Amino acid sequence: MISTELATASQQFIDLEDKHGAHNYHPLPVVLARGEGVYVWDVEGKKYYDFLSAYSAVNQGHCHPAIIGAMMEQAKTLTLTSRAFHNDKLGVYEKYVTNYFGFDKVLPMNTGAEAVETAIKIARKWAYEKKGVAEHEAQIIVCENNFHGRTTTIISFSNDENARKNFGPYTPGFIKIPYDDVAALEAALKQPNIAGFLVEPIQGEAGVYTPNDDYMRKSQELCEKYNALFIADEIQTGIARTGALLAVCGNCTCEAACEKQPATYAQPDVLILGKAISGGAYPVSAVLANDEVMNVIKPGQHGSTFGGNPVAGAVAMAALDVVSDESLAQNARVLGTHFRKRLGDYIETTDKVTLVRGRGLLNAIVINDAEDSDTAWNICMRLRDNGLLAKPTHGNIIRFAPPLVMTMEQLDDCIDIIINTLNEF
Ligand code: IF1
Repeated sequence: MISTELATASQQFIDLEDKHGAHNYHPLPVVLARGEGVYVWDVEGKKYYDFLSAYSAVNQGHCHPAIIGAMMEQAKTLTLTSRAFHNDKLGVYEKYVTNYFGFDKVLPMNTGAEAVETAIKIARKWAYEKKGVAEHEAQIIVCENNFHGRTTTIISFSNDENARKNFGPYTPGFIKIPYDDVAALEAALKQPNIAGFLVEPIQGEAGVYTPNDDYMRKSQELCEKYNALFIADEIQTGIARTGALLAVCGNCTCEAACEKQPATYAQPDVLILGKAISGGAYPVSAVLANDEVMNVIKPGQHGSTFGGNPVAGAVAMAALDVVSDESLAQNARVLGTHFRKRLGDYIETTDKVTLVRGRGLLNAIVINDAEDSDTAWNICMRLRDNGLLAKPTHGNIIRFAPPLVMTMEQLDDCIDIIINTLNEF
C-alpha cells in the first residue's frame, strides 16, 4: 500500500471509527465533511471529484438545493405517522411515482435490500395465488455474481463467499444461472414452480459487467412465455445512471417512461428502485408493479414503520423532478460516451489498462494485473491524492460513477486526472 501520511484531523476520525464502530467496511482513507454537486471536501478542506456517488445514490449531486429544500420543508411539518394512519403526502407521492415510471401501484420501503425482500415476497405470493404453484415450492431464478443486498435471505443466493460464509442456514427457493445467458434462463424457466427471474440490468458489484443489448428484452419475453415474473433490480442502474431513466430501457433516448419501445426495451413486471430515487438525501426505496401482481399483498402481510413516510415522499418527488428538469439521463448518455471514447483511446496507447466498459455514467476499467494484486487499490489511493475519489471493486477493477450533474469541462478535467494518475504507475 502507498503510505501517505494522513493529516491529524482525518486520522483522529478514522481512529474513532476503528475503535467504536464494527469493522464491516474497508474504506479508502479519506474523511469527508462536506459535499456540493460533483465535489466533496475532506476535513482538512481538500476538494475532490466524487467518482462513486455513494454507489450511485447521489446521481443528482451532493446536497442538491431542491431536494434538501423539500426535505427541510417537510421535516418541519410532519415526519412520521406510521401506516396506522393516512398522511397528506403518501398518496400524492404514490400517484407521482407510479406515473413517472408507468406502473399501477407502488409499495414504498426504505433501503434497497428491503425492497428486494419485498419483491421476493410479492413474487412468491403471486406464484401461489395466481400461478397455482404448490405451497412452499416457489423458486426464483437469480444470476451468478449477483448483488442484491445483505439480508439473510438475499445473501443465501449470493456466490460471494465474503458476503455469505458463516451466515447460514440459508433460505431455500433460489436457482442460480449464469448472467447474460438466455439459453440458461430458458432452461431454468422450463422447470416447475418458477415464480420469477430477479436480475440486475448491469451487474455493478461484479465489476460493471454489461450484458448484450438485448439481454433484458429477451429475458422479459422468456418470462412472459413461461408465465414467470420479470423482476428488475434497478437500485443501482436506475434513475438515469446508465443514460436512460431505467437500464431496462436499453438505448431508448427519452427521459421518462413512455410508449416508445426500441428493440432493446424491456418492461419489468416488478421494478425495484432505491438509492438515487432520493438523490442520496434520505433512505427511500420502492417496488413498482401493476395491479394483477401488487394486489396479492393484503393488509397486514407486509410493511415498514418508516416506509412511505412524508419526508421520504417529499424527497423522492423532488429528486425525480431534478432528474427530468436537468435532463440527467441525456447528460449521462453524452458524458458516458465521451468518457469511454477518451479512455478507449488511452488504452490503445498503454498496457496498464485492458478495457473500459459500462453504459452512461456507470463505467469501470480493468487494470492489467493479477486479480489478487493491490494495484487497483493503489491507483485509487493515488487518484485520491490527485483529487478524485473512486473505489476498486472485485478483482482489479475500478468503478467510475460520478454524479450525473457533471459538465463536459469537469469530465475532461477528471479524465486528465485519471490518465495522468495511471501514467504514474
Ligand atoms: C454496500 C456493490 C454498489 C445494489 C443492488 C440492491 C442493493 C444494492 C443492485 C442493496 C446495493 C451497494 C451497497 C453497498 C455496496 C453497493 C454496491 F458494490 F456492492 F455492488 F452499489 F455497487 N441491489 N449496493 O447495488 O441496497 O440495501 O444497500 O440500500 O456497502 O453494501 P441497500
